[in-house]
Amino acid sequence: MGTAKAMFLTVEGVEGVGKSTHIETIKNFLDERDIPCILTREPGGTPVAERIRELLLAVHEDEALCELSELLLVFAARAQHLERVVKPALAQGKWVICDRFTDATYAYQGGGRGLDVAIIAGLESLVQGELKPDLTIILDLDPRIGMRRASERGELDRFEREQIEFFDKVRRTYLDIAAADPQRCVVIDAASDLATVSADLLKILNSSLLKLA
Ligand code: Z5A
Repeated sequence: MGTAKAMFLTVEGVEGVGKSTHIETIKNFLDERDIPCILTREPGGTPVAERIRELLLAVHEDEALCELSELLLVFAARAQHLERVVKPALAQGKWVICDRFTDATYAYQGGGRGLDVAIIAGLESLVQGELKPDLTIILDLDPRIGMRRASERGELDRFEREQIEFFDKVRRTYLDIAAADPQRCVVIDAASDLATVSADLLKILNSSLLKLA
């Protein structure tokens, strides 16, 4: 399949929804079509941004991280990631598949923490300019199931320690984003078994890529 320009694909959802698992499905789909791509993630994706990720996920016993600091750290990591990884890859004609992006900021810092959406939008514009994902896959799942799936990994990070109400708000915000931007966002029911979710994802990739091509 030939496309005019490299695409920026993001995958979103609550914790344990299967983003990492299904990003591999997307990679295989593109590999089979000889479409060059990179896999990356946020927060992170460069050595400096990965260090910011560590700060964001760590539990700071001695000093609680302020909500505004959290938001600014997320965007600091994003600025670094965009300049060092995402934009260069797109300029080289490589597709970028990113595990979380700015929708996660609206969902977690906006929906979850209750920060002013106008502040997030201002930072988005400052850091990204016009750059937005071409396609966003939102894997939708009751956070109770996601937490159960992810719980086998051992110690909980700073976000994973939040109460279930926080993740309900995150999920609600993702669904609101999808409803407001149906051209870019596709929602997949991630409660089904792995094979069914993969099949749904492949269907969406096929039809979305036909539209993007
Ligand atoms: N964050 C933020 O606050 N603001 C921002 O702007 C950004 C991020 C960008 C780290 O994200 C944190 O950063 C995140 C929000 C915050 N915190 N939280 N929560 P992350 O994406 O790195 O971390 P995560 O959400 O904790 O990802 P995860 O737990 O690794 O989930 P996942 O990648 O979606 O799931 P998975 O590893 O593919 O699957 C989990 C398990 O479930 C695994 O054993 C799978 O085999 C299994 N699985 C997957 N799908 C299925 C189905 N369909 N059936 C059964 N089992 C399944």
